[in-house]
Amino acid sequence: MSKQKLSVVVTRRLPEVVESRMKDLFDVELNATDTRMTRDELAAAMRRADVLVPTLSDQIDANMLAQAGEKLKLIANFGAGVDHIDVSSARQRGVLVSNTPGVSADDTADMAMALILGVIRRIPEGMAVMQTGRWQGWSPTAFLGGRVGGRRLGILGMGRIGLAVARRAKAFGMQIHYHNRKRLRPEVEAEVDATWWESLDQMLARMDVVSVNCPHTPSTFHLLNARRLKLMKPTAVVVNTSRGEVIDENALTRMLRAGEIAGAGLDVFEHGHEINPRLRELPNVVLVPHMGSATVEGRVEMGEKVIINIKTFADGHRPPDLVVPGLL
Ligand code: 8YV
Repeated sequence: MSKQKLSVVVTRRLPEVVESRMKDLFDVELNATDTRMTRDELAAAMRRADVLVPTLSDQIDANMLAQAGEKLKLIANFGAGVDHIDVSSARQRGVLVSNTPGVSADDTADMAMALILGVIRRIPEGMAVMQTGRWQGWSPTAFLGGRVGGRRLGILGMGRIGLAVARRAKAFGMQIHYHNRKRLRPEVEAEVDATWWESLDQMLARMDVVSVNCPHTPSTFHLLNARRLKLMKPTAVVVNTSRGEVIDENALTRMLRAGEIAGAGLDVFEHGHEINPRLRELPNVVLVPHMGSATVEGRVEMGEKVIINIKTFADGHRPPDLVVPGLL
């Protein structure tokens, strides 16, 4: 397949520099409005594209793949997480899927730290007082948060992002613990002074802060369910920069309201942008709209990775970031 002839459909606006590079390389169709495509629009796009560049806002399930045309050969996802794509169905239809691992690890880890600090040091409460002009001046007893240094941080999912969180948290004086199917190599474990817990339940019961950094897969859906959330100390804080579905959001909300968990920092939500309204009313939460990877640099690097995947495929090779079904 010659690269000039490859028709690439991009479902959302991307940074200008990425779009213009794509235009130089491929026969590219951009979404001028940056609105999320409807299912019909997405299905139509999948019929006319050789390569589709979706984002996490496009649900590419088996049904959607069944509507794709014979042309579609590659889904080059703009993003690392592919839980919105049925990778096995794609593979069965001969459609490859690639993603953009790694480029957002540091940015997402920065956001995890921002959420940890924001919750424990009560930054949103302080901001609200300033923005509403209610600050009466300094007091030795006002806005007392906790000291971050010395707290036990339990990282759930020790991939690239989890490790980037560990490195940062260690620099803040936190004690690093983690639960992961695979244990880190001894030298990496030593670098961040990390303690591995085979049992997630046992780790949860002993942590002051839990950071969710595992992908959303059928086996991690509601991994933090009501039973496991109840194992956590009432003084503990949970932050999530991974996928909302890993936590039972209703159970978490109930427990935050009841004071059974001290606070939460959430960048992602179980039902996308439809957030449990009760979460918004709580003073002990920091909520941000999926901003973990939202840096100018990160988005451009994400786009560059997408381009490399498409270009490698167009040149007749296996895309470097091919997602293999069942490996996540
Ligand atoms: C991206 C993300 O913004 O890379 C991921 O998996 O969750 C992000 O933060 C998003 O995926 C873009 O599609």
